[in-house]
Amino acid sequence: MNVLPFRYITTPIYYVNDRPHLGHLYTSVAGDILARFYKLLGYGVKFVTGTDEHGAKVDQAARNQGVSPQDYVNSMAKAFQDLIHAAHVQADDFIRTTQDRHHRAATALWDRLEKTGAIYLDHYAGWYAIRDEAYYDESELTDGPDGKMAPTGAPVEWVQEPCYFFRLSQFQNPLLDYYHDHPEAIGPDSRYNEVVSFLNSGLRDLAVSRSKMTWGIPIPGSNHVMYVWVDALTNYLTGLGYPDTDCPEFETYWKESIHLMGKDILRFHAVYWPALLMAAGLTPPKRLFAHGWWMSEGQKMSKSLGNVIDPFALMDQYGVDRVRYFLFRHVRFGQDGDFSKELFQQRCNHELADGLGNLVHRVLSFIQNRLGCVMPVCSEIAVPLDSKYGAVHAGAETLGHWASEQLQWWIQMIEEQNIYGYLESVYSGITKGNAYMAELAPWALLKLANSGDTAAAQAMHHGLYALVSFLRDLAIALWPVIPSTAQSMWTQLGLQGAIQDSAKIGKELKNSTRGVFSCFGSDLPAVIGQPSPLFSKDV
Ligand code: ME8
Repeated sequence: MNVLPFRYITTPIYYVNDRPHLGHLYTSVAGDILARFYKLLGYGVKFVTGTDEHGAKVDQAARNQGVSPQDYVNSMAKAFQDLIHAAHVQADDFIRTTQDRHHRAATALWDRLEKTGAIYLDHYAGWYAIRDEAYYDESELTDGPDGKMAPTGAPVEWVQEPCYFFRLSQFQNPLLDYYHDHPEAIGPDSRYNEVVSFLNSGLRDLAVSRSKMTWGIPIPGSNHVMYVWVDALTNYLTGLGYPDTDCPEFETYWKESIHLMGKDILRFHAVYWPALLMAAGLTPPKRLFAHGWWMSEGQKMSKSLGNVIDPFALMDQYGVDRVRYFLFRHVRFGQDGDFSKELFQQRCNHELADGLGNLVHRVLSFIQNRLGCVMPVCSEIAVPLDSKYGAVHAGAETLGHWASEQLQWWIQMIEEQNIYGYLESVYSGITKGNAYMAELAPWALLKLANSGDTAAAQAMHHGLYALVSFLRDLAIALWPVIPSTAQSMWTQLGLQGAIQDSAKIGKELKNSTRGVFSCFGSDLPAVIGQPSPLFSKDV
């Protein structure tokens, strides 16, 4: 039996000290797009997200509200789960670091690190930024208006406490060797270089516990709690049932792990996390991908400027799919972007309403109004290019095979987390479809057919059949990014059920032949469904 591959996709787990923002939506949708694509291919997929509920920052937020940290995180985690649902993100699991299963995983990892001698007790005296939940060296700080400041602009405080340390310094060479042998482990490439040069500058042992705090995972036999980043990073193991690593599932998925994150937290993932894993005898994640940051109308988003984009309000105003599409079509995944309402509206109106919506409507309303909803018939025909309708037939063949021709490229794009490249290809299909509909001009062919031109009738049927087949494949290709719109296309085409149950690209790929259009299965129905505009109005 041919065993299909597996993928373990994760987002960072989000701090619950505040409401979800656009950055949270961004990584969650990115993970969802990758997971949905792999699910279409028939791969075994686990896509996991969650919330980071311990640490000084969350503790402080609870205090400010005058509630216990546990009550506070319970209410805030819900907002993050609501965001996932609102954005149509199909996560396979949602990890909360206050769950028992996570305590068990984090404690087991800690035990393992202690046993291997990777952790020792000492004393920390230095700077800590609660906003970043990060330790900083004096040399990294600058003077800000309100005192010393971390490179991120976060205020820092002096911390002096007994503390456990992790022997990070011993991992400089192992990590450099690892990245030398696995240049594909970090994307985009520029981030790889950044990590390697950070490693080359040397590593110091890392403080990994807090003794003046209680809101965290207790370290057995001490009055310390785990440093929130050690706690949080372990969630990626919790998602696979750690410490039960002897089940085949753990092995299978961990080998295929892809961690997505914003560029600001790459260092935690590319330096601390693989070192902790190596020390515990586990392999580093297969791939880390750091995306860029969104600004709002040319400025950094900040509460004081009042320009923070609320992801719920955005989706309410414009619809989920427009937002999902724009975030990944406007900016190459990995680069910084600027969210401008004007560009958002322009792109959505031009590409979704005028490009995609019109194409689907033109094809389907022609079949509805002129052919009584009956699907055009198409038998295998070989019409010489130089015959009367040769170009129409050749165009139909090209369009009908477009998706199967693109498939390998799409797989490559998704394997590289190049969602932008994927959408670029899909959008070029929409343009081709519109151009072909104009070239086919079925209304003119129908007129000729009605006056007895059988060759015109055959050309019209072939062309329309190719267009419908193409739209079916387009719906499948769009499903990972704009799932509701894709499902609506599917239903309007007269296809039954849910796309994810009917379309198995991987399975069909094996059986695909050049003789039929599309490699994606699902025969075209005998009659199309009821056409209705995909995008009700311009925004
Ligand atoms: O860092 N544009 O959580 P977090 C794009 N709990 N992404 C943005 C952004 C913006 N303007 N602002 C923030 C944490 N982000 C930890 C993670 S994982 C083991 C622990 C991104 O809620 C940011 O880059 O502060 C990060 O990837 C994510 O939001 C979550 O940030």
